[in-house]
Amino acid sequence: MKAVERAERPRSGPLDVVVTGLPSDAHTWNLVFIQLLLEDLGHKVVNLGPCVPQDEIVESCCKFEPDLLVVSSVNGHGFNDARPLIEAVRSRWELAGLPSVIGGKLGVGGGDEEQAAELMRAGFDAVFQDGTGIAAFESFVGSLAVTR
Ligand code: B12
Repeated sequence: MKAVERAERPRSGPLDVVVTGLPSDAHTWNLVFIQLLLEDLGHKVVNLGPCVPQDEIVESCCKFEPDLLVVSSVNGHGFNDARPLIEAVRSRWELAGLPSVIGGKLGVGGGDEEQAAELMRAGFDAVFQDGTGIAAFESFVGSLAVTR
């Protein structure tokens, strides 16, 4: 990548971010991709990896006190795994205000708008489905770094 291309990317202050896969999801390179993207934007990442039990995700958020939780879904069970996860996150008073997003493929065949809307109702702050591009995610992260 040329230096001039790197310089044009939006830069913001460092956030502490927890990145995680969902309990049933074995896919890993999606998590590596998100970690590298966030680190390239200047943020600090704890990557919990794939197949993380729900309780471990919640406890890790309590332990690391991140500025942002990023959930990545690929295997087609994202919607089913993510709804109880975000309900468990929001049930903890320490995490009630933790900015939390999910992205990737929410369901079999990708996912749909209704699933995204339901995940927002359940407590996610943003849903970035495949096909919407990574710019919206970068913009969300950038605005968080400015306003926190
Ligand atoms: C490698 C792979 C595997 C490997 C994973 C190995 C590993 N250690 O990672 C193995 C063989 C284990 C595997 C297993 C399965 N897989 Co698989 N796998 C793939 C494959 C070929 C590549 C995935 C990959 O690494 N991509 C590279 C990463 C960087 O890209 P990505 O995962 O697409 O993530 C991008 C986006 O989704 C997005 N994104 C992801 N998360 C987030 C989060 C945020 C916040 C944002 C903004 C964006 C974002 O950004 C990423 C970069 O662009 C894809 C097909 C394909 N060509 O994509 C299928 C695929 C993901 N697998 C699929 C399936 C169905 C399975 C299995 C269920 C198959 C089975 N019947 O056993 C199992 C599930 C196992 C489990 N428990 O999860 C389906 C998912 C279908 C769906 N969701 O609709 C796919 C799409 C294949 C297909 N076309 O059917 N798989």
